[in-house]
Amino acid sequence: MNFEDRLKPVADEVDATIELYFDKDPDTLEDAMRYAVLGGKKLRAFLVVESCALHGVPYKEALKAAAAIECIHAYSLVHDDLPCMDDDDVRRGKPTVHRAWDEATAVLAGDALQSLAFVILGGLDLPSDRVLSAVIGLATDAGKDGMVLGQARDIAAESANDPLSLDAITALQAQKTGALIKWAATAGPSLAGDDIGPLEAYAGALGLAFQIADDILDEIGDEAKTGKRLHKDADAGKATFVSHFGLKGAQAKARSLVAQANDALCVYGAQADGLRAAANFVISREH
Ligand code: GRG
Repeated sequence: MNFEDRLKPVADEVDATIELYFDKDPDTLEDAMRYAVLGGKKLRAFLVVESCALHGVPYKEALKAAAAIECIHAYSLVHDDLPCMDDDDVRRGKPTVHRAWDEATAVLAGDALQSLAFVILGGLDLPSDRVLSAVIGLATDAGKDGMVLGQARDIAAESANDPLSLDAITALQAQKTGALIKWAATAGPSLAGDDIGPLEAYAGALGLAFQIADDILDEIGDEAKTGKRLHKDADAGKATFVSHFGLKGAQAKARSLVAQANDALCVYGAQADGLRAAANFVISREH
């Protein structure tokens, strides 16, 4: 089965789970939140669902954890698209939230999506110590030591005199993109109180491969397929994995990271085939 056919039912169920937290008669804020969070590939949600299945976390609770990470991810995209950050007009093939509404609505929709993530995650019907550590873990990975820190460093790099070294880009991306991917892929063992080691290793390699693939798409992707503006990095003269390795080198590096990610899954045998398919998809995707 093609991976996107495998992703779609999970994406639909996660969207249906998120819908449960909205009023039947939504106002402008809720409209903007729903617009931002529903749709998209839901790759992070898929990682949560698969990792929960590997560790016996009930599917209904896995869907809620998946909904929570997608709310955080959607908030980050809404804020990243704002004029004070990446200033984008199109996301997922549609006008960005501040274009469809206005900047204040986009800021507030992002804020409220972030809060909603913790409402959903805090309500998991699992032992309370595990729920608490999942909440603290997500807040940490999304915040000042994770995604937000990576974003702050990325913005600072734009006005720095020297381009970032490869090590600095790798560290920055591990925070900006990698931290949420790590939380998603380790959600299962974390919620089950099991060892997160193998999935943490998988996620480390996968997160980096994901970012390299994103840099490659920025260079050679098709705007109609990605549904967002491309060539931003090259236009801004930004140091990326492609500028460091060259296009072919970046493609080879991404392939080797996916092999490394998949090797980390050997303890799970064939049960982890969904996660292997996700890793292969990350470097072959066109959007
Ligand atoms: C604004 C606090 C704050 C953080 C923003 C992740 C991020 C940090 C910004 C997004 C910038 C960006 C495009 C990074 C590349 C990696 C990435 C997150 C791509 C989008 O994720 P996909 O491809 O998107 O999973 P969909 O639309 O499928 O959900």
